[in-house]
Amino acid sequence: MARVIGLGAGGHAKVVIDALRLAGGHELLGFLDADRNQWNRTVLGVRVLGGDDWLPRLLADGVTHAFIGVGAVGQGSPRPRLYRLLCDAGMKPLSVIHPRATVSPHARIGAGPTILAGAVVNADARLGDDVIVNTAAVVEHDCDIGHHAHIATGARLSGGVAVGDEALVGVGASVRQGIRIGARAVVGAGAVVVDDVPNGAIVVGVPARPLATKTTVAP
Ligand code: JB2
Repeated sequence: MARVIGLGAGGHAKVVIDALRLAGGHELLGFLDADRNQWNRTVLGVRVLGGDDWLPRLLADGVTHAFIGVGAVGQGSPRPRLYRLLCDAGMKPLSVIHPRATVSPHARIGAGPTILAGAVVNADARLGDDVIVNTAAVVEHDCDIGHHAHIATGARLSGGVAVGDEALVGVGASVRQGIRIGARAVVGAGAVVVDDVPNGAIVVGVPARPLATKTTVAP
């Protein structure tokens, strides 16, 4: 049975705990969190042990796997850094796949995926490392999802959609077949994406358009 810890003990972590308990085969020993106010608290009965500096001693204690409990992606998200931290510490990124997720045997899944209840990943889809396919999200056939990307709750990607590294497709968004969403781009909640989205862009609405930014300064 794999001995496991989680990094980040907030809301997303609770959903991951449920998935792990249903999937079985893991012993979840605790969380590490950057916020010292969380230390010694429990999340769904799992104790927050301390900060990320605990990683080496946990490895020495036989903890072999870790998952990232932080859901946020994009600018300023700690997910890519935490992923490197756990790998550099000598732990393996844990694969979290809810027993009621549907993952095609013909999908190619990178290291450390988080695929939650009711999610669907169809044939010939490819997920990079550390990808979240959140509750009831759909990743259709031939999609190509970059490292650390997050397909949020209820989002739907049609066939052949490409999502860049660290991009976020927001809650309930829909993306038309074959669209390319750039690295670190953000698709707003409920958006309907019918045109390609450049790297780093934020698009919202139906149909999705770039978020207006203030380009003039009042005198
Ligand atoms: O570097 C870090 C670090 N940075 C933030 N190391 C560790 N070990 N922990 C870190 N954290 C911790 O992650 C924060 O101190 C906080 O306790 C936790 C993030 O929790 P929060 O509830 O703020 O966000 P979340 O990522 O769990 O949930 C968001 O994303 C989900 C997908 C929310 O928007 C949820 O509503 C959403 N479902």
